[in-house]
Amino acid sequence: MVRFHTAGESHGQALLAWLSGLPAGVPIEVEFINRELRRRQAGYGRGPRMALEQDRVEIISGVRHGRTIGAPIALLIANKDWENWREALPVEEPPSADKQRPLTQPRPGHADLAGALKFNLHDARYIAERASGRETAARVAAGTVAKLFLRVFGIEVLSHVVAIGTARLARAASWDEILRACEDADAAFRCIDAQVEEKMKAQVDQARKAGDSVGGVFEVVAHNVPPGLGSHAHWDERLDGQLAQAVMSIPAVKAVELGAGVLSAATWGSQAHDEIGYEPKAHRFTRATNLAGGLEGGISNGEDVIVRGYVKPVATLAQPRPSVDLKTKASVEAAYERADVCVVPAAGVVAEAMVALVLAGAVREKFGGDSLEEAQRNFTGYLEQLRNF
Ligand code: EPS
Repeated sequence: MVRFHTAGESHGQALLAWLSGLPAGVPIEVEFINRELRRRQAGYGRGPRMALEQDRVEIISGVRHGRTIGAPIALLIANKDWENWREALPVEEPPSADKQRPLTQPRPGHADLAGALKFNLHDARYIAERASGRETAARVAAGTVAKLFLRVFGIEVLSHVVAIGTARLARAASWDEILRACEDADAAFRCIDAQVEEKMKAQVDQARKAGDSVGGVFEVVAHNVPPGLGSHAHWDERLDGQLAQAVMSIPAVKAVELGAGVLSAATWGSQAHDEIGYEPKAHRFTRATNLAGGLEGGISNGEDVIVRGYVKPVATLAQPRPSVDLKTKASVEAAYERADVCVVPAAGVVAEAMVALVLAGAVREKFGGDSLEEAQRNFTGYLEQLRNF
């Protein structure tokens, strides 16, 4: 029900997002969207481009008088850098080729070569422009609208960084700790442990000094998710599968983990599952642990939904790796242009947006409604059903 697309290139005029499927009546705060865009731009390890751009959203359609009207929502984020690229990347045929900035030395790990081969282009610039991490700004704009919808149902989605290179948080984070780590929109890593954060910084500094880059792991937590979203009945209705695909689609993410998925593959069944209890006063089932990451059988079980993304180091290196020129086929060094050294904190914010979009779709599927009031009525009725179960 909830569908979204993005358009736009890194150095084109603007990024666009198109989102549809939300009911009428969802309160939309433009400043909240801008804050989320700011969070994506922040983080330790970002490159010079982020000093140039101050992403702000313009809502073109689908919102009037502060609320959704049930129509498609179009969002626009202007690229300030467009002014510097107008002559290199005009929409029209360029008057002369000398203003163009061809990229013919593909970077290992970037989409450059695979994309050039696929589209039969001998200038990987066209590929790099769209494969760029900049596209994720549009995802965050759309995902923040999804967050505003989820907020009506008490569901919140945040993230923190759990590893940068070899610097690693060795314990689970509580929701309150994550909330605190996210208070500052400009936080370096949104890491819940100050000592680990210092080690994370050192990893980024070491990479920058060496002309290298560094990856890591973020963790997204969706709090207050009711049980019963998603379904075990069909492969494509499983919420775990939908979340994994959404997070895996973020540039540079190479692995996705739900709950303690990786660890549990190396343990016993008696230790891998969350014991079930019951609180009669609250009329609800409880769990002693949350190793399942809030998902069993592809259905949310009422615990926090926990998704981790494993991010590879950025492919653009100041000390480039060996490559081959697309035109001459001669051995060369891969292209280097200004770049980020570490994008793990940013990727975490993007993953929050992707998780929010998937959960918004699951909430729409379960509770329906063309107006927010109708959806809320259905939601309240369902909560009553759970209490009386
Ligand atoms: C990117 C290279 C850098 C990053 C960019 C992703 O941009 P530029 O080539 O303009 O220096 O800053 O990310 C963003 C612009 C962003 O908003 O996240 C790349 O090659 O993928």
